[in-house]
Amino acid sequence: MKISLLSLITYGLAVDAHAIFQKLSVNGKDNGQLTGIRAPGNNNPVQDVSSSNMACGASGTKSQTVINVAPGDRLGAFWGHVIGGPQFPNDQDNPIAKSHKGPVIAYLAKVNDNAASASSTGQQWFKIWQDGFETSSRKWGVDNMLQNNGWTYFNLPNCIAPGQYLLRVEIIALHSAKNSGQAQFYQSCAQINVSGSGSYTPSSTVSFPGAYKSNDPGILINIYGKLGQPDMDGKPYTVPGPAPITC
Ligand SMILES: [Cu+2]
Repeated sequence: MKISLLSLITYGLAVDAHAIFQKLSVNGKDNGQLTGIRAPGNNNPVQDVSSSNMACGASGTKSQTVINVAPGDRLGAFWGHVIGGPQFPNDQDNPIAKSHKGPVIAYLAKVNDNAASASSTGQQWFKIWQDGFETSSRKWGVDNMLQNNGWTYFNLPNCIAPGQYLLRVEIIALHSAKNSGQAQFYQSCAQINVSGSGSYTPSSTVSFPGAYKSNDPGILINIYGKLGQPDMDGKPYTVPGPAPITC
């Protein structure tokens, strides 16, 4: 079959302009590619909110490493178009296609055993951070990630109790989300060991899958305003899932 370069390019832009959360930094120290991360084997999104892949992405890479962190540490989640970052030189869709507007969200789940071997599913998650949509600047969490060259930064809350956790970091790309089942969920999980003497126990948790419904207002949504820009016409956006914990 003959495939033109143009169709390859078009295909690449339209279909494959995805992203993967693939490394974690702690207070500015980059732990390296896929170290302590369970990432999907390719950059395709999950679109079925009832899929077990909603927890940590489709099963892909594994790591035996558990990354040590302390409450209050500044964590960085690094996103790339493919594992390693750009798919080819001058990849305009690295770290993610600019069309892929949406929130960036972080959850934790305490695990009973080693975070490197704990199951991705069956965990009890609570949200620790989110960057949704700012009405005044009309900027999405993804815009801030792009501005930071693929990094999303947030602090590990001060109250988090010591122990092993999975840290789930997610982008929800909303460019096609006006049709049911077309929001794109990108997530991987980092395996972390929290030190210190925090004592936080969540009063409520959510499951993945389970936390989201396909018709949640932040999932089935047209983000384009009257001028065709992905700016909500300046109206607020409701990030899916529970509110982030406060402590
Ligand atoms: Cu995509």
